Amino acid sequence: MKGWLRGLLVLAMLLVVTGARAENNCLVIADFDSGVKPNNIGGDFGAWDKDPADFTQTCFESFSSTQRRGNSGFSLKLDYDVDSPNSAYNGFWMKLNGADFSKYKKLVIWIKGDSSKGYTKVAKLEFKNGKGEVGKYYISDIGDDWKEVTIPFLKIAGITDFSKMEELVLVFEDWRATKKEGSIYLDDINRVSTKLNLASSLLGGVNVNYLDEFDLVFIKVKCIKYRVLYS
Ligand SMILES: [Ca+2]
Ligand SMILES: [Ca+2]
Repeated sequence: MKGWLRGLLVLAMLLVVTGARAENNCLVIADFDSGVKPNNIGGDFGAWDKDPADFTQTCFESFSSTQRRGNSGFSLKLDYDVDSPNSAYNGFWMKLNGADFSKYKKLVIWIKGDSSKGYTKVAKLEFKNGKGEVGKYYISDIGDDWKEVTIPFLKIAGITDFSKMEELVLVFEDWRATKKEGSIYLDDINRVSTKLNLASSLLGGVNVNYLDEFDLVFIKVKCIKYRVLYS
């Protein structure tokens, strides 16, 4: 058998045997579809204010059946107001009950503004873990339509350990909000890993849970090497 043909066969066998394909492994944290608390992993949630005694700054949560993702259930609606003579910030908190994020690569949140009431295009997300660490991530370009916000855990500055996550907090800040009073909807908060069905031995013992699209390129390069080796 010619060398290049044998190389191609080896490559084909590797792909067949290992079933090299990526699939999204997704775990739902909150879809709000029950219309009641808690979230899908048993965590409580609600709106919060920096100063509950200051009635010029408020945030209220409710469930919306008209603005939601999908054909049934609810989204979460936040009516916020950080227009105050005092320093103002408020938002939404959600308990994660010590959930292990370490085997996942990113968090996905769907978010949109209320076109009739108006809304800020920018909001801050905070992540808190069991060690007391706080990570921050800014969501920008919020619009009239549902937007999928994908937050790779690698980009959350401040968190070194994702194995025990305690809380997720959305913050409307008066100094950063592009509109100080308005309404925002949230839906389908998920943990996502791009998981590959590959024999980890092929990759020298790499934990396949941590692979993503970039790793696929690496695998292709590795397969091409096999082909070169056998041709
Ligand atoms: Ca929903
Ligand atoms: Ca106000």
